[in-house]
Amino acid sequence: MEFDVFTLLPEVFPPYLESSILQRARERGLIDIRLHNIRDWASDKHHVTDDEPYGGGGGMVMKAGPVFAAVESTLGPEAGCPVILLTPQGRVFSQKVAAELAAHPRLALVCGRYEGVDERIREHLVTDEISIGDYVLTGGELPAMILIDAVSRLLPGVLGDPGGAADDSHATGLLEYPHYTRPPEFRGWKVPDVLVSGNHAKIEKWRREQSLLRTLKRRPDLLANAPLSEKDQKYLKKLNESEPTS
Ligand code: 4FD
Repeated sequence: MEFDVFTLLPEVFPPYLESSILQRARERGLIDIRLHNIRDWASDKHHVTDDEPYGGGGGMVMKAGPVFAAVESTLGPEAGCPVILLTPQGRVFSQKVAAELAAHPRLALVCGRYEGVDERIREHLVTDEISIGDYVLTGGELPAMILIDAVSRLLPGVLGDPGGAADDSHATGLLEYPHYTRPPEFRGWKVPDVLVSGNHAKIEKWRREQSLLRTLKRRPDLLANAPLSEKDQKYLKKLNESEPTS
């Protein structure tokens, strides 16, 4: 997967991208992340990338010219890849959106700064607008890194074991079951017996039930869209009867 990132702050990316799993994926050639400084495409001698809004009001607006020049000259006329603007006005990012984007061989990510971007960037350059959640940041750089991280870990070979992302919270439509590792007892708190029993059928059943219980308690909204078996539904019904709501 190739990522082309267009930003006024390219220097904020390497410290994160060079650490751990993403760096290993880059070294193995599974992902390529190319950073492009929008300022390099500003046409005036001071390399200005922002300007005052027409109609007045506070703040500055990111100019269309440098962003169009950066994206068009980097991608060429027929790249045909998604050009994604990270913005609070976009469709909300999720595991499902990450999976959809992971199917593309190349993604262009445009990071806005200032109070917003010239509307013509949205209308005539960008093909998709994504928000990582309902809050406002000083720029699209952190959202872009989050998108790169979430998409990259879905690509074959990026996580160590095959099927590594399959059990994730949200991949299954449910929250994940509790995890434990050594020691078997820590400050008197024991690992549940079933996990050390070696009975794999029982372990699987326990994990599924814990996922369902957790999702019901913390994110009941997720249950409406989760693929639930007959058995799952029976278990949830039993939970509802033993402790209505709470
Ligand atoms: N919630 C997000 C993305 C960007 C951002 C910006 C237009 C503001 C939050 C374009 C307006 C970019 C998000 C920069 N804040 N701020 O994903």
